[in-house]
Amino acid sequence: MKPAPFDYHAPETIQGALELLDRHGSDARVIAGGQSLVPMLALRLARPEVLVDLNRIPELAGIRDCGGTIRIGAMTRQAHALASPLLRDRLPLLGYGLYNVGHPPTRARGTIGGSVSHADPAAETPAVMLAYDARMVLAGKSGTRTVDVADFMLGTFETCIEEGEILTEIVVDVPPAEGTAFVELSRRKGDFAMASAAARMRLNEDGACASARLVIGAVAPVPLRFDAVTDALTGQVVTEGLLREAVSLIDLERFEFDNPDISLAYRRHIGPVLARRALMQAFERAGERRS
Ligand SMILES: Cc1cc2nc3c(=O)[nH]c(=O)nc-3n(C[C@@H](O)[C@H](O)[C@H](O)COP(=O)(O)OP(=O)(O)OC[C@H]3O[C@@H](n4cnc5c(N)ncnc54)[C@H](O)[C@@H]3O)c2cc1C
Repeated sequence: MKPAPFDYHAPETIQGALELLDRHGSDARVIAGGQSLVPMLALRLARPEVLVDLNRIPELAGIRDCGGTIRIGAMTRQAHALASPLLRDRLPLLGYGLYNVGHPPTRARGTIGGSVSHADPAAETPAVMLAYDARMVLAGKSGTRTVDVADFMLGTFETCIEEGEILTEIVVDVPPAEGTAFVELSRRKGDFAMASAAARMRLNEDGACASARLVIGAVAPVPLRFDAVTDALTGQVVTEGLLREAVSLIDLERFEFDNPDISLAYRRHIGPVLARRALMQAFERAGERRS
């Protein structure tokens, strides 16, 4: 199928993009890597009258090391982020997650900002950003605002981006040395996750868990953080048995999630299994980083 006709604009500045969005209101849609939007246009699931292409705006792309924080431009390609030595060293969980996003050709075009803005419940990048407590910078006609990732993601394909706004960058605080892991189950490599788990863990001097973070994706409309699980680990020496006990606190029953392909019961079953594996890997990697 072919997309419905649309006007196309490729501004070269953020200001230019915002003016176009302001002029065209709800008729306009931005396009980033096009890896989700182009198929939606072709299937006519999206029918914007105006497309505002962000690809010619250099200030939207790139990764900046700002000391205690790293700022990732929304138009940074997934492949670029995956290859970045800075991110590999300082925010390795992002690379572990991105490795599971689609395939090399989709990652060559797909952007970090497009992935979080698209807000697919099974997408890896939003789960990683939640695990890092990232902040989203949104630009609009009347200025910029910064939103915590937990408030940014509202539901399936739904974020707090308002009409006329674009996501310009993502800000992540660089954590102290820790172990991280991203584990997912999908039918084939590159397919969307049936369920996924992102984990971070820091150890104290005597090898016990000093702090941890756990996010499970693809089991609810938005990725979910499980602080009760990580609270149960904090201060403890991590063992297989302790992890089993901790993940038994995960209750996925109260989250509804429609997906005709994979039953919710199965997702609810594998979510805690993946969580345990991710936490164990994060623990082992935390130990390697200390030695
Ligand atoms: C074969 C295939 C397999 C895939 N597998 C996976 C997978 O396993 N996991 C996964 O997470 N994704 C997967 N994807 C989708 C991923 O490749 C996309 O890159 C991602 O979902 C969207 O990023 P994009 O830059 O391509 O955005 P686009 O497709 O250009 O845009 C997506 C949406 O976000 C909006 N948007 C984009 N950028 C901004 C911005 N800066 N500000 C405001 N709104 C914005 C657009 O208006 C649109 O609504 C797959 C895609 C394909 C084709």
